[in-house]
Amino acid sequence: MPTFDLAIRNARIVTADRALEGDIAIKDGIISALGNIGGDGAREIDAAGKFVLPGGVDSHVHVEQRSGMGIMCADDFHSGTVSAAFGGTTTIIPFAAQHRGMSLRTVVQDYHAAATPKAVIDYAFHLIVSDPTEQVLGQELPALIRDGYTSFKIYMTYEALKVSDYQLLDILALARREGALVMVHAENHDMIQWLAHHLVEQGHVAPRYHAIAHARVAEAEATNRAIALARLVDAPMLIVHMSEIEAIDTVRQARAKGLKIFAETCPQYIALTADDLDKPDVQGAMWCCSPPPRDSAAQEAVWSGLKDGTFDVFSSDHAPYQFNEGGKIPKGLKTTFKEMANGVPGLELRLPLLFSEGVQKGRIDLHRFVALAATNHAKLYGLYPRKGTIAVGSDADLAIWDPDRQVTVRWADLHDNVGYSPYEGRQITGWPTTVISRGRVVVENGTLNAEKGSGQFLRCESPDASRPLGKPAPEMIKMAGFGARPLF
Ligand code: DUC
Ligand code: ZN
Ligand code: ZN
Repeated sequence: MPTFDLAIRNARIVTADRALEGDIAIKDGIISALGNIGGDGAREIDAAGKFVLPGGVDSHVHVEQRSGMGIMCADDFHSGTVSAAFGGTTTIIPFAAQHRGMSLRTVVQDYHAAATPKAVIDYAFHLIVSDPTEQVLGQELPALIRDGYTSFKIYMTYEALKVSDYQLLDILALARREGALVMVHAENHDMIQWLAHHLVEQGHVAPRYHAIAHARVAEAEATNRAIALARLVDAPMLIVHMSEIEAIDTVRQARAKGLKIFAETCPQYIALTADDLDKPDVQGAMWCCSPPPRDSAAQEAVWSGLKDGTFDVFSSDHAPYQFNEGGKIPKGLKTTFKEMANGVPGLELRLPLLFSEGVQKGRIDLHRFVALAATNHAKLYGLYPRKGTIAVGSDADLAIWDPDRQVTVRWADLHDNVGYSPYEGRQITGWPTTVISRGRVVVENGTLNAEKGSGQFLRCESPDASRPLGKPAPEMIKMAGFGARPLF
């Protein structure tokens, strides 16, 4: 009788904070021993010459979600999780998105109904809150946080989704009180609307004008404002999908002041620029996302933030839409940049791009890669140490990376349902060749070996990150001092 279900031998094991050479033993989906393990496995894998890293955790993905404009994502929970697995990711955190008028509880039930029969890797959910009614703030959100949905995204832009600063303060105060983390899409709505209105009025409707309407200063201003709101009520906050030099610097300064501000960036901000949107007719829509990719100076600022720890997480912001009238271009060739579906795919290429551009080009080391790819996501969202690391007792979620594998990106070789890749033709060095989810070898030799519905739902704990500093702004302390009803 073998001692273990699976033994991985001769591994160069790298986590966010250590490296060791040896073996990994897995039993019942859990890592049961590390190092010199002896015994034998029912299945043995020789990882000589490869790195064994924690399976990626992608904490920003849109799957089977309807956009604010009512357009359905191209990936469901099957194609989305399969694509993730082929890219070395073993946990995703998509959004259960509330549109106005919806009960959050019903929204969550609907997303479970979609995910349960289809997911092939594990998943948790963030919420999107677009309608913070008394019922949502008073009952639904506190109950959902206790049930394991401990993070939610809010939008400062998009007519159908945005919340006011007042509503954001309500949400931040609630998150502080209940132990949740608020994720913010920070762009100044009126700046974008004003620019877009004047561009369209003058006939400038092509995709490239999307990058002009979503001005850099709109991201910088909203980031600054969001941080100020978080500061007022002493609530931690994470700014998602950051692209822009001044905004990144604002986060850096906030952290230098000791504020609990966390930050995320994505592949499109290291690998694309606004020039990619400048294509004939409406083809540039395939590179359109918000905030838009900027320029090489902004890419450098993103790399600085990835290196120096200003960014905690590198997520895909996988927002997949096909290039057709049901997706990117609802009005065909007549679609203006204001009407295009917003978002790019990235689930499968997130980690290969970071490995190739980051580790292979000497911009970040492997420990930082692991932190940005997996560990920090699990820590920030209350899944650590079950996910995001290689340790005895953790889930056996692993990716075996061949650091020398050369891949030329072709959408036809990917596993999403988008129909194109914004990174078509790119050369990538380093690829996750074997991917293991809870001890199951789900990807090997380019083949999937996972049943639909075999992924499990993960309840998130209250993240450590959600603990306030305990230093509310002086005005809040004064309010308490003259007997105002406590807000926290
Ligand atoms: N925000 C996202 O998080 N994803 C896609 C588009 C957007 O605006
Ligand atoms: Zn967003
Ligand atoms: Zn997103």
